[in-house]
Amino acid sequence: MPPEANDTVLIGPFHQVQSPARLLALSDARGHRLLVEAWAPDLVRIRFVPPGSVPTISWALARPRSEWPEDFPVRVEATASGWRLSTPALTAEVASATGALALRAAGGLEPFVQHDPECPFRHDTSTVGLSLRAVLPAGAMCLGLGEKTGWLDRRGRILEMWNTDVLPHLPDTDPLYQSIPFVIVYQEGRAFGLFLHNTHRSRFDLGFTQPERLEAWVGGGELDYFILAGPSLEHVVRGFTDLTGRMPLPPRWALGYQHSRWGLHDADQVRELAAEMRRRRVPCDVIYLDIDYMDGYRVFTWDPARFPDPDALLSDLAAQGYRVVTIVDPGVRIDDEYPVYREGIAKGVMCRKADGRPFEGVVWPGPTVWPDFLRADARRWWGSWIARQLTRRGVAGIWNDMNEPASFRHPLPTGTLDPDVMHGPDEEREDTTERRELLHAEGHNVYGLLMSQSAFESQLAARPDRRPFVLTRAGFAGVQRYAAVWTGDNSSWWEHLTMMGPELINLGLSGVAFAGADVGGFTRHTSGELLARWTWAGAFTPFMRNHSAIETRRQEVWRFGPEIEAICREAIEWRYRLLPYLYTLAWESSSLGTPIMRPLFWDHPGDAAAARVQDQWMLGPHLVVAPITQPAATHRAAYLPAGEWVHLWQPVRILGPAHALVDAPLSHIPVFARAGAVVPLGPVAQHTGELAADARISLYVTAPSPGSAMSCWTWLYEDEGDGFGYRQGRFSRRRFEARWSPGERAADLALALVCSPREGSWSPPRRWLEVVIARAGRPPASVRWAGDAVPPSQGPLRPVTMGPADPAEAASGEWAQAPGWHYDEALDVLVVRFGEAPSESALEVDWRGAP
Ligand code: MIG
Repeated sequence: MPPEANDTVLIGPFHQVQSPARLLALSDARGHRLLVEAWAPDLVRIRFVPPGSVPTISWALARPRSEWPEDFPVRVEATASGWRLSTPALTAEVASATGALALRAAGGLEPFVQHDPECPFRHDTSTVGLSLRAVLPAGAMCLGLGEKTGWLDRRGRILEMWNTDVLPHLPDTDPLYQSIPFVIVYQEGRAFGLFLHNTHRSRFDLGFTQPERLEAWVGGGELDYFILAGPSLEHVVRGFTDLTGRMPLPPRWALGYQHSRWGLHDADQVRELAAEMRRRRVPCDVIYLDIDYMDGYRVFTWDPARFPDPDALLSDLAAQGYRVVTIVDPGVRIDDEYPVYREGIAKGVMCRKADGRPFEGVVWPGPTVWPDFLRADARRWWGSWIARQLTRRGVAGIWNDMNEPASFRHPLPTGTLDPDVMHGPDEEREDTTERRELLHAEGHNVYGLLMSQSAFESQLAARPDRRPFVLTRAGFAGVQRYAAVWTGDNSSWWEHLTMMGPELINLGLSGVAFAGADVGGFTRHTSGELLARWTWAGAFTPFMRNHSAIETRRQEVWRFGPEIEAICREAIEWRYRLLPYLYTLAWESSSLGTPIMRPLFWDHPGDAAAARVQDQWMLGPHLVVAPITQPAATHRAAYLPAGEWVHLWQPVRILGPAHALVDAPLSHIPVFARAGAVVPLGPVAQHTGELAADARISLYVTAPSPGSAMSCWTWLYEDEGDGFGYRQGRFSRRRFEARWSPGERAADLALALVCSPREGSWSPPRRWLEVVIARAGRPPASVRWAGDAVPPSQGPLRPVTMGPADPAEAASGEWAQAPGWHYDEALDVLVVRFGEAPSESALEVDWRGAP
């Protein structure tokens, strides 16, 4: 097929040009270049470069090309129809006529990526766009693509990458605040990824125009993209986070429950909220201050009348165990009396028009200018204000809003800086060719990313012994290196509770593991029922914050009467019970990029039914969450993949793969645990500060059915919960492997729980370990720890998770007097406590021969 429009430039045929080893460099007669380079055996970078274009500034990438190992062979050779580049994992064939690529796994016959052989690249001069076309196999799903509305599979849509402040979010609203131009094509367990490494406005046509074609378009620069060969989904996500970076280990408090409200008018209202939360025993770690705290919305100020003594407010809240996170907006009020403005102008660090004068717009404070976060000096300057006015005063984290950047001067949803605003140069770019000026059209999508970098680095500099915390609305690929992400201005609609699942799952697959939605909904009025369902669902997402807009109904969990309050409290208490598991998942994500919240098929790649499920997710490897997303529901259908699953709160056991109808009273949403697997849980605390000395752990296991043979392991990662000692080895990591075996009788079962030796030099302040085995149906015949018999305990043992945090008891390490076990028949729970040993040892529980 020839090019379709007159304004499309002819491309090809290509010839090879002199190129360094390992790189296939081609050119055509009109000066288009095509560069194919292997960065790793399973990672290829392809650049289609029109004459005169400039390379992408690699802000998205975690490290420069020079830091990638080259310890693998790459072969480049000519073929009858073009060239072949091969690594141990893949071969890329390039057709000389058009430049079309076909990528195969080493030894594979079928290509997993096939560019449109007739017209792989388009160079469109009328829109200054470049596009890439590839074949989208029938039946494949399109996942990732960052923060988008809609369902899990993005196929059939056109999605745009241009950070935008928009509300409300309708089912097809696009784009939103974040741009992560990364798509995963997934089919029956086989995945590959395509990352468009270009910061301009871009667009993905995912089989909309032609059902079996993927087209990616960029509005400027080069068509620069990486292909991640997979073959598994896990492989692709790991590769993408190797390329763009991983979330740093967050402070543990950032995994606790957080509360926010736009419109808390003054410090007294904040104090009342804080006191009420404690009085009602609703656990909470973080209180947010929205724009209300500022003086006339001037960033880095405190309103002298309404927030007269920020230091006292911060220290009083700290005394009650709260961390405070303050909003920071990038728009700086034009006001000669205002030092932030004066200094920003004097230092020349604000965004400017081509004539050099600062670009002026309008946001909350009125007429504003914006710092140019694309410059290192501007990031540092901004960071000095964060440090002075916020961090050094005791503010625990920075909440970056409006950083698309949003401007009110243009009508929403497109209001931002003018396309000809100038940014840069960023003197911190390692590659000196990247230290250049650029237009807003190119810099727009990374503004929020670099604002977050500023907030992250300034906290680190001001308080080097604490982990920074940043929450951001806008971002680009790689944002996870600096910030957690919330999904912006959702509404208190059931539809948005539904959408939270696919949105957060796809963010996780796009590298952003630490993400959450406004629990309860931001705009519009929530209801008690919606809040209850949302609070439960939110407890099982990576980042949990209740936030709502000014002039909407207040949505603290006690605003809807005692029943809703009790239901929400229990959900939040579960959030705290889950902390050891969540913290371990955060560690796993920080080391491997693994999403905390995963699609059902993550661990079940061959399961076609799991791939169809949009309204459930897995929290880590062992919990299936089936939220209730409709009013008045009392039941829902749930899908459980292969394995045996036990309902956390009901006597229900399901042997997957199966669709099941499950009961869902308002009190709880359905959550299933993998039978036989260890889920590390902890005590309920009012805030994580209470846990500082309380390292009690309850290794919670639901027994598989009698007669089962299976084994399954779990990490437990622990450390001080903040600071960087873990980088020097001050952590504790153990693997708990549960091996279940059947006996002679059908009713028999035996467990060997093997605790791997402790890795890391940190010892948790505890002497005892607790294992809770639920649903075994009867007391065991024998319990042995490290070969010695564990006797039945003198009195009943209450599981750690059933009592409150008890710092005194926990600090003394004396929450058990002697090894022992106790079986509670009413709860059908066996509790075993024994002295924890740092070396490898096994707990053996045997029901064989028991009555
Ligand atoms: O134009 O600071 O998404 O979370 O409460 C609205 C007020 C500005 C938008 C954020 C929202 C925040 C609100 N902000």
